[in-house]
Amino acid sequence: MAQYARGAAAVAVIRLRNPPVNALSWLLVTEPLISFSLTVLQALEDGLKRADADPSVKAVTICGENGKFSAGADIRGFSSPRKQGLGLGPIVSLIERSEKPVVAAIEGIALGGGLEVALGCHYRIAHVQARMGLPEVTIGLLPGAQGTQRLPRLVGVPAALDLITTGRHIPATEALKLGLVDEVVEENTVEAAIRLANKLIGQPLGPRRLSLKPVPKLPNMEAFLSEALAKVKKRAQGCLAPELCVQAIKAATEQPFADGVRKEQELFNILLTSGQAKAMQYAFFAERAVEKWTTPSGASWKSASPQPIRKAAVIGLGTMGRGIVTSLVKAKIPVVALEQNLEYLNMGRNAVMLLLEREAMKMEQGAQALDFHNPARLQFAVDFDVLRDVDLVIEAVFENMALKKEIFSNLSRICKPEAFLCTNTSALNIDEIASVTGRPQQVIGMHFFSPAHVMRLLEIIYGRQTSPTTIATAMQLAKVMKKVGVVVGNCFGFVGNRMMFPYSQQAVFLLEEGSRPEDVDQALEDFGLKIGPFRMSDLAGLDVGWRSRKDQGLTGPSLAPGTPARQRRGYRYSPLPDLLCEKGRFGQKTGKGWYEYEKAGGRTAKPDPWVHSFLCEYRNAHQIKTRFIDQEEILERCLYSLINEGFDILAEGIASGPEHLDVVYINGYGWPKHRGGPMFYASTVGLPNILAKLQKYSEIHPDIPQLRPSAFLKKLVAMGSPLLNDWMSHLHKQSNKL
Ligand code: 3H9
Repeated sequence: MAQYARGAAAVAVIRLRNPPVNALSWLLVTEPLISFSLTVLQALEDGLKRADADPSVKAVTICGENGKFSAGADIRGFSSPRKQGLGLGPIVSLIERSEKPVVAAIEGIALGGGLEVALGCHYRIAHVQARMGLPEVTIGLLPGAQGTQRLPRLVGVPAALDLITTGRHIPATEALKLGLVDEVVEENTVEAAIRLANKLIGQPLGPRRLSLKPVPKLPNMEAFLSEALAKVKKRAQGCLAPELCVQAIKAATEQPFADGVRKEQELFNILLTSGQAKAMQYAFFAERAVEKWTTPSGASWKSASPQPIRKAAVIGLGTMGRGIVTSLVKAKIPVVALEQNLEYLNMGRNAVMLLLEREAMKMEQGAQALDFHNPARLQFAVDFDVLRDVDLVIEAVFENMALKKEIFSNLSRICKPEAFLCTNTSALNIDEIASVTGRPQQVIGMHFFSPAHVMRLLEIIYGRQTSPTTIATAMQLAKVMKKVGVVVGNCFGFVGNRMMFPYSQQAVFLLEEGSRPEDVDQALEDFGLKIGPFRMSDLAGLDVGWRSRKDQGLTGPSLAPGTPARQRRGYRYSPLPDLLCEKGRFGQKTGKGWYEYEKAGGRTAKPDPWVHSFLCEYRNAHQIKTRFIDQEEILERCLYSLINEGFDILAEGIASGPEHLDVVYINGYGWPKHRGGPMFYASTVGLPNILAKLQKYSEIHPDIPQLRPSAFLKKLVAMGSPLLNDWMSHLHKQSNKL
């Protein structure tokens, strides 16, 4: 609802009220203590009409309850038949048409429809700590309450394009520079707005009505917009919203306000019904749902309290360790960074300092605010003794169980009893690492993604004995580092890498059967993945997987003599990646891998004729008939095998819901957000379709167990393919069709 009150003698105050973020909804908000209940928009409209009709009211201030202006339309409502926020545009017009000056008092946040309401006001005052933005594009929409038409009129086309197509939130100081707000205050914003409203009484409002202003001209508007469109399309990787945002802004530059608004509505409706918006809104709520973690033993976010981390340590200053130290410093947590000797320490220190300098330059507050030259904030050492007083250690050494165990046994001896011990690993067994400590309840996995100071995902892996407090502390740390923590169980590869394994395996099998690396990559990149499996493998280094396969006895000297080249433990195996490694083709680092590069360390992948003839020779040697493989088969075999593994993960209780898997894939593996994550995608393709295709491919390739449909997938289909939200409730239900 919105509360109407009198702020000063002649100023009415309309306060938006819909906790926690004052979303502008048509949903009924019932207040048991107040004798009426109203929707937020209805109440806003009523407040405006009441102020207009009251001759003693000479001006109006609009603000939000609890120090927040508004987070915009209620996102939950977009999927309901009565589309939320669709009546917002006319209300914004009503505000602007008011004959009495209307001042927006922006505290906390003014996002989406919230900012559009403020744009309808004649003046905007913001608190210095407020943040503003039009983030609709991030949930698959565009600002649909006339924001695409008003913002360019106020701040010009380049700034409006930037804000609307990226959806970024900007601080009040930047908003002031852009002219988005008229004043920034440090004191009580509502009182400042009321004072300003009082001063404005009787002044002409025409020049303050944005719909009446022309869009500021650019000498080369058409060329500027075409260039912007090309850039936005390239960045969007198949996501429709950014492109339609540009079209709406273009309409503002070419058409009168009312026609522009009509165009905006038309484009908004296309997006609303496109399916992409639904996927992106699902992703928005999924990210929030995973914060509310639970484990199969019944531990949960509700009952566990995180412990404060006043000082942390990172062991190992390789690529991962450097990124983790940088993330902790950025989160303003004092850190001790440890290496095994002075030579490695100095190398690590220089690399960390470089990263921090770069981060400081990117940050709004500038280098000083990071304070990383202060030894009380960041300390480098080679002696484990400095770890005596830290609250939490993150070990980030090489993926080697023996080495990790040695470190954890030392940590258990040296660190104070209440300290938490975390291991950054992408696959190793947390229980085995915990077993060498005297405090397995305080041991937890923290799987960072490279580069660790940039990537948002953090897989948080609990072991058999990890306590709820330890999980809560790791989740809290993720939040402080501005990462998305996802709590998962302990199994080889956890969630992300475990699902990646069958996907990468299919990609290589497709090469054996007739595809080229660039065909497979192109199909998956056209689908929207940031990078295909072979470009990814070249980037990460083929030697990493080779080492792991050698450790597992799948290749190399420990392979039993006489093992068939294309079979391991009775199942299909492809030695192709091993053969490339034997030829020294490790990917970008050696200038050759699945592709060729301009030089060692080069970044531009070029299809390599050598690889093509190598594949032909390989197929001939193994009597494999080359066949043409279309995009559809590439996508189905790679993606459905990954999804299939996801169903097994859910059935085993490794993750507590499909949204966990989706958040992992969107934030750590470049899965396109507009397709909602692999499990959401499966629900849009239809579970019976996924099952049928897996059955088909598994019949053709009986020696690939990863293509055999998961029992949980089969069960869901037998139960009539329930909605994704209901999958987990069917996990233990009986199905008489099975
Ligand atoms: C729009 O405005 C369209 C218009 O152009 C008009 C078209 C006609 N709706 O993130 P948090 C919930 S589209 C419903 O944990 P924070 C959120 O789910 C809208 N619910 O807190 C969570 O619920 P729960 C454009 C919303 O402090 C709780 O509030 N606006 C909405 O880290 C707290 O959220 C946006 O895209 C919403 N609009 O961050 C803004 N917003 O406790 C989206 C939040 O049950 N929102 N909730 O899990 C955000 O970016 C962040 O939530 C915000 C707060 C920065 C506001």
